Amino acid sequence: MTTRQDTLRLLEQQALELPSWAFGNTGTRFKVFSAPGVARDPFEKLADAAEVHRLTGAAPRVALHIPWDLVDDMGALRTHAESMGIGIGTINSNTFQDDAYRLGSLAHHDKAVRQQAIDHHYECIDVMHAAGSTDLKVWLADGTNYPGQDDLTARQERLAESLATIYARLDPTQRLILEYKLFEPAFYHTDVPDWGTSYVHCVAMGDRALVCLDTGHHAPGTNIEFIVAQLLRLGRLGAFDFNSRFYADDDLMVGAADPFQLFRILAVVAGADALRPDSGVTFMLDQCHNIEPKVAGQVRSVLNVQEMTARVLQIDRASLSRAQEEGDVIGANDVLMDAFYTDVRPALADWREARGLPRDPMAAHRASGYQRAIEAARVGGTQAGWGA
Ligand code: LRH
Ligand code: MN
Repeated sequence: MTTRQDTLRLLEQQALELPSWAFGNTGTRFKVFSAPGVARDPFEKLADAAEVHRLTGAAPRVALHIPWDLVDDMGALRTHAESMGIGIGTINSNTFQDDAYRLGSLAHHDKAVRQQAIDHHYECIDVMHAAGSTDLKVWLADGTNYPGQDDLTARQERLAESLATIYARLDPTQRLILEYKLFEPAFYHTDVPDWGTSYVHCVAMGDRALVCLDTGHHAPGTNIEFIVAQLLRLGRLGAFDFNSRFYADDDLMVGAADPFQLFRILAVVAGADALRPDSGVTFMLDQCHNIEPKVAGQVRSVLNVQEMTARVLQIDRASLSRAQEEGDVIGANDVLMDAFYTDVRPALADWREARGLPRDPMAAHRASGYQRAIEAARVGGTQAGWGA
């Protein structure tokens, strides 16, 4: 099947958001490895992100994490980003690293701890104003490890009250994106474990509260594209955190562990016409390059999403609908698999060249000497990381 050139135009609008923390040291409880040339501050993280956008043309924004990316002058950080042709996107809150949050944050039984967490979100909203961001993303580690440890219903009531308080502080241009996760770091129950719980809290907050779907946050075997279809149908899908996994929240490069899953998810997104930049869905990467070079890892990840989007755009929607209406089970599946097995890479290389981008951004990255240059320049200081 030849690559239909007309569909590639839709790719021009693709605007992924890169996670600033992917450019810092990350790891597991066993080890956080350091590596030569790793960014030491948010300014260097943005420089790395700008290099990914220079090579791919598809990653014009960077999501920040507070306090990891907090600087004295967030306006200066914004100007720095814009001077390199990128912008600051989603602001991620962090109520999972303070001792006060051992038993929870927005759902904690102690009102003072909940207020501390609410105040942190007020600080994030101030950062949004300074950085020109419209999305506040809330992921909560809140949960319990043992049955009986806390009252599950009372925690939901407290969580709803805290979220409503934060939502009320947003201005009309700002959204709250509530991310769910099945487990970890809590191992008995998590207060926002699934899409339904996030959805219920979002509806309770208001129209500008939407669900964030992190592809690594589901039980094995979950049909994620069904959740995507449902949230798009309900108009409550606010963002993706793209990554891939073999087992749990592995945060591997998107499309690396399960390319076909990424294809199926994007097929539902395209089918709902939600690839458009004004669809209200933020396409963010949320990954950790624990052992591989970080800039190259982000370039590869952006290309994985771009290539899979190009394959999804090959789906012959007319033939698919016809086969579905006729109950032609194998015929319908064939249409989808035909697109999945279409090698779009040669056409994509031509398309990039036509837009003044490198035909092969990975090869261009290697040839650029960027990695060697940052390894030589970034000597001394403290490399950025989660500080976990
Ligand atoms: C939690 C999560 C969340 C971020 C963090 C870096 O697992 O997916 O999106 O805050 O990773
Ligand atoms: Mn995430």
